[in-house]
Amino acid sequence: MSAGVYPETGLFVCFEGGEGAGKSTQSRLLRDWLMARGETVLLTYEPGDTPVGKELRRIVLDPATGELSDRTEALLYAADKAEHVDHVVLPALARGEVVITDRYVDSTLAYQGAGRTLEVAEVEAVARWATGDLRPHLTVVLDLEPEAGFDRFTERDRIEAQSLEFHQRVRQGFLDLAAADPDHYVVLDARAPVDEIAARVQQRVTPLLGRP
Ligand code: Z5A
Repeated sequence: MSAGVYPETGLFVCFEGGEGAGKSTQSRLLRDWLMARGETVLLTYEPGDTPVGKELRRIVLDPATGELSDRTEALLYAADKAEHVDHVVLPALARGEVVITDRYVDSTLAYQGAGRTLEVAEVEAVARWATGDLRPHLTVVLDLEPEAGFDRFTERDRIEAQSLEFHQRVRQGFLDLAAADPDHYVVLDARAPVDEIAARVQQRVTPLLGRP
């Protein structure tokens, strides 16, 4: 696998973690903080932030979809990523904006790879192809034990309804990805107060602003 393509214009930041870890909360707080500093920010998410992606999101998350082949699931998520990168992420980066995405490639490595126990290298090859190997300058992993994440919600979609063991593998999947590339990751304890986590994220993002 190549070392990846890091955008030369704009700043690409990603939030990852298990369900209920606070990705949406923290990505919104980062957006607001950056905008207050005068940055132009695009906040986006996977799956589903394109017209075709919305359809794909419905299929992969609706419990009414029922059983899917694990490979079908991986390919549907990869198709969402291709749409997302080509039509949302790359155009904003080309305009020099800060792009914040709530989930990206690591989610498929953790959920379809570690979680579904597909071969991670194979899932990665598909996801990297789908995204043109575009990588975030920084990925924030919000780490939370799955039981605590479940407690933050009552309803369960197709993925959330998987076993505790599945979600434990997912959690470990994210931690392994972060450990392998500390320059591009920060792992934060998602049990900390919201403001404290936001301050740690800002600290890590500050040096990335105004990169040459
Ligand atoms: N998936 C996949 O399998 N493969 C892929 O490639 C991709 C995704 C991209 C998308 O679900 C599902 O697709 C996801 C992975 C899979 N499934 N699972 N499981 P989604 O988009 O519907 O939802 P999500 O990404 O899992 O996010 P979430 O579960 O909605 O939660 P969150 O964004 O991490 O958390 P939040 O909404 O910011 O906060 C949740 C609650 O906790 C809320 O009440 C907050 O007020 C509270 N909260 C937040 N922070 C804190 C702290 N620090 N302390 C206490 N309470 C807090």
